[in-house]
Amino acid sequence: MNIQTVTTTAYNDQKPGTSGLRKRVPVFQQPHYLENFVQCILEQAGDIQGKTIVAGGDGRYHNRQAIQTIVKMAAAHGVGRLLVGRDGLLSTPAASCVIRKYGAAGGFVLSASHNPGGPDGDFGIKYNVSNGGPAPESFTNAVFAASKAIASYRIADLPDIDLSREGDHDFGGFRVTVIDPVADYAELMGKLFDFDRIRAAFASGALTVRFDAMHAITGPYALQIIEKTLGATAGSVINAVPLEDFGGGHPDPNLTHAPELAALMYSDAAPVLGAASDGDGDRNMIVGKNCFVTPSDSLAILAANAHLIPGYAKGVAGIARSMPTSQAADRVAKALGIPCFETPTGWKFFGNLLDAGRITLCGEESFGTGSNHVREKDGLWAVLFWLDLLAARKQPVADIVKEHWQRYGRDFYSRHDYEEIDSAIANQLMDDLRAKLPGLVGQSMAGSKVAQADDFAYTDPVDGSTSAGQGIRIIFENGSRVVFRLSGTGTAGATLRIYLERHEPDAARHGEDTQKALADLIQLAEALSEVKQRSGREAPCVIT
Ligand code: G16
Repeated sequence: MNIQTVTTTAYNDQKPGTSGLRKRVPVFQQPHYLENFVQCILEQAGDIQGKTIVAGGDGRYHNRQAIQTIVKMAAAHGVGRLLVGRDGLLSTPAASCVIRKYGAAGGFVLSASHNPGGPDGDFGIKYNVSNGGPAPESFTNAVFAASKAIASYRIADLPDIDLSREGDHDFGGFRVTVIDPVADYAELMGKLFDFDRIRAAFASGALTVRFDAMHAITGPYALQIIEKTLGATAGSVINAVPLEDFGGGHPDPNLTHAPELAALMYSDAAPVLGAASDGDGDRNMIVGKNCFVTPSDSLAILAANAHLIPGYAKGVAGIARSMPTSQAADRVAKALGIPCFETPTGWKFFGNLLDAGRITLCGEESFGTGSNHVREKDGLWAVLFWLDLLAARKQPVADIVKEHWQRYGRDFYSRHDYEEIDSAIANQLMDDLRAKLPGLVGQSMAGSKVAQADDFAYTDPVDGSTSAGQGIRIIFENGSRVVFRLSGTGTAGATLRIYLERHEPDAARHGEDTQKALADLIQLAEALSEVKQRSGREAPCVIT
């Protein structure tokens, strides 16, 4: 195998964000752009000589070309075996599953998640380490530092591999194995959930589902598991063929971006469960008939019902949620007598807690839920959990949610996003807010007194590493919160996220409209940040 050393010039914008490097496709298509980044990852990946590495992606535009580059560069760096999903496909949770199952040293995941795809859309790449989870900040910081100094990369002279057929391609000391992207993941799901119970519920007609794969990666997974294995009626999975541009859609599972599903779930024809997943299959949306379940509530409800699910019947060790996620899960943890950890935004922060056995379930307000079965959030897993729960409890989603609120109170929760604001304006807004924090404590506003106002910093309880500047919090004596953060996943300008939360113990008020219930906090957040004046926007671009 001939290995070339190619001279290159460093780019200065390869700083990984919340989840890997995400940029517009034309940025990745610049000469050596991808190769530089892959070289820096392979250099930081530790001892990979002769080891197994995994590669796959969500099938978006540029996935096919990028996989071929990764194959050649992995060969040049002494990797022994590369496991690649057929056609270069692997959902993010399936990649995590495969890394763990085959004891791989790590894996490349090609995705820009829920961001739109296509020639002018977004592309992304991240590296997951041997536990199957996203590389920690120490790793991504080292990759960024290396990317600013890189002068050459190594790549093998290999032909492009035919990734359409499963099997081995041997190149003397380097082997590429093309695997079925669905099989290992489907097998794992069968171990966690009571497939017989779900199958029986589908067969009797008591359980019905509509799963919107949004023309993204979960289509083949959902068809295999929900329709073929569990026997849901044909057509239960829609938009099931992954397309390079997601059919021109925005593969973000929320009521705005999955309008067909939303219309169905708020009609008389609604099935028992409506669900959707995103571009790379790690996010999920759960909706019952006339009942949208917030991701924060979903985490809490799964935790409160975990004893009904075979994979979790032995108990939940602890729960973790990202800081901006509502405190609904904390209430369940308290009732179960288990710890609840509050981490910065980003799935990577759950890894150590999961590895140490301190938590079993974790989740984020950004439509992410997961458990210790892999080290990524897992969209289809959440849907299967809900299906198993519905098969066990034999109640509509809305009743399960209502009963949960009756017991724990309702955490009214919403996120307001101001997208693509000029970065300088967004940073100034955050700086000015930060400067106001000390003066806020003790003041009465929005019907309560400010108990705490700070910029969230986290110390990992397992390895002691620290992460500062993780979001501005204003916490009230009555438990309400307003949080401000700049997104770490956007590819243009800055996105300001404002998270709003208020706990309502009174069941008589649980039916209130969320935005109305949060009106005081919304007004306060807008006044304090001056977001409308500064951004020139009259309203948030997206409300979830
Ligand atoms: C990624 C991360 C999540 C995070 C989300 C939003 O999700 O994996 O942990 O919550 O981004 O991050 P931000 O608020 O910084 O945009 P995904 O689904 O995009 O990979």
